[in-house]
Amino acid sequence: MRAKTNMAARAFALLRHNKLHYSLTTTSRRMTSSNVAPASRLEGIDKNVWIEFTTLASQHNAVNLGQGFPDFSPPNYVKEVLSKVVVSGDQMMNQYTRGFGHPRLVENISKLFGPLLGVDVDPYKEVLVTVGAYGSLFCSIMAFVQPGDEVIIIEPFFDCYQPMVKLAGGTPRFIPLRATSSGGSSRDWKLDPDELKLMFNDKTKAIVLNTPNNPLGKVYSRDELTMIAELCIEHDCLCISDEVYEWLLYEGCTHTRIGSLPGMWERTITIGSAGKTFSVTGWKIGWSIGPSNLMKHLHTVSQNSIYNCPTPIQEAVAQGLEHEMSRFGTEDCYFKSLPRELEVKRDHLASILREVGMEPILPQGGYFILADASKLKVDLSDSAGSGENYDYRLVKWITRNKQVATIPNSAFYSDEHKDIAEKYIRFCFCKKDETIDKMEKIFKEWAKTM
Ligand code: IK2
Repeated sequence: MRAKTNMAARAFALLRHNKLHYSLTTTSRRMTSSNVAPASRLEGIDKNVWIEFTTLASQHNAVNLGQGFPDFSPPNYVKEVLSKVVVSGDQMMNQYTRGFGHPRLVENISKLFGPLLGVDVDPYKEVLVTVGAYGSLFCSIMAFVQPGDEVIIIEPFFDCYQPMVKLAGGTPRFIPLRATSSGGSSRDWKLDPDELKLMFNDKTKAIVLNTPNNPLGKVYSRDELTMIAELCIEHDCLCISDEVYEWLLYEGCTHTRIGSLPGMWERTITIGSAGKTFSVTGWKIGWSIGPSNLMKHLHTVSQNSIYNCPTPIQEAVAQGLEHEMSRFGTEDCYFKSLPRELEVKRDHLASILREVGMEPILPQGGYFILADASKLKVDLSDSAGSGENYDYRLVKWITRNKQVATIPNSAFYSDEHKDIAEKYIRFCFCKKDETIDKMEKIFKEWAKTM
């Protein structure tokens, strides 16, 4: 008994000593600071709109119409599949799977997208599964862009395109969509063909396309895509086509995959996201599809960076795709039922925005609405000297004072074109009715005081 007490005392003393030692080392670590310089490629890309505005939203416990994630449940079967996979008797479901994509998933991606792209997609050579669509964008850009290369980015653009091109050493060249007629629908926003032609030169390595577009909701027509395709072919350049909102289409719009146009399969990487497809953004599974001679370079980036993605989540996404393929084209298919529900939310949110003095641009696709908020009567004199654009200051003001979180549109524009952007703010409508109702109540009360 006595020996046991001594042992315990010695162990406790040792623990205390180690704890003391640990706290001394951490203290001394804090007392010195190193001058290790970051790589120069990080210069100018340290700020991130999601980090800044998600933090602000949570600090103010705001009704969140900011970041693009559904606050409603994904289909029950999708959640059940994942939980079953993890506890299934197949021990390999909890271990590493094939590096470039779990076999059942790449096979289903090839089965679904092959016919949509009009080619036989080799699941093992022409598909890469990544950590979200972000991972696919990263692998595509890193695989092809190098110093001296230019990449055409159409504005508004999903914010990570620009820093990724810079990280790769390339130069982004921006061209904005411009409002024709009233600009009240995303279909009124168009590329000027002559302006686009002038963007291409012998340094152009790639163009990044996003249809349906975030944040504008523009769904490019076949004619618009044909015009872009012809320039890609003429200048022998790559098209990185971000199609994460491919199923979210309104007003009977159809989604054309640029990779399915004549001469484009050979030069297009088509990118999708399970997060957006099944309303499970936290699962972070995405994919790229393209011809094997291009995809092998994405494989190289992937095998030397992330190597592989979580097995159970890939298995669940694979089963989800199987299920939706078995009812593809029917009204029950989630690819049809989700946009049907979202279109009602879109229209509801647009009418609220009009009632409180904003002018929405009605999106044809995706799950965001841009609204012209320049006529709101808000005293922003406090932030006048901040050097920030109007939309940044307005969004911060609304989050702090009205507890509703949104996203400033100029985050999706280059410095040279922020003036086109700053009168708009972005609202996300893939939210429960209850969330949109809360926002409605706050904005209507506020409107009475303006
Ligand atoms: N591409 C686009 C166009 C996206 O919108 C996203 C996700 N964006 O969502 C956040 C927001 O805009 O509020 C991605 C790629 C990345 O998709 P994933 O989540 O699959 O990495």
